[in-house]
Amino acid sequence: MDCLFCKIIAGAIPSKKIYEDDNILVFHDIQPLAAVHALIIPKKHIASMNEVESNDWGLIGDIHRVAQLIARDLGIAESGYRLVNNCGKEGGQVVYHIHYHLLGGEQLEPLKS
Ligand code: IU
Repeated sequence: MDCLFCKIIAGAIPSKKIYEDDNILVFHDIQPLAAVHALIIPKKHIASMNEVESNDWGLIGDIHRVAQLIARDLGIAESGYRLVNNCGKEGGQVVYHIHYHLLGGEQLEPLKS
């Protein structure tokens, strides 16, 4: 198992867990880029957005459902937050297990100024 996030899912690498169900894990990013920085990942290994298959879209939708839930639980729903997927090299993806960054808890900069 080469995938870092698969190791986190398996418990082989520790993480600060926020939420878990049968299909999804949420944990605090190890190098937070905002006051709140959670990573939402499917337990199924999908390398990136490019590898999402037709039967995975329900799972991707569920990640959004969990993002909404976690934003509420972490108290950032009303103030606002950003949900980001980086895909591929030029998208800034470093870990090739699809994940969504949930960022908030402070005023975020525009994506491009
Ligand atoms: P990216 O979208 O692939 O660039 O994001 C990967 C994220 O995974 C990045 O924000 C890292 O700080 C984070 N991360 C982590 O939370 N735990 C780890 O052990 C490693 C990376 I390596």
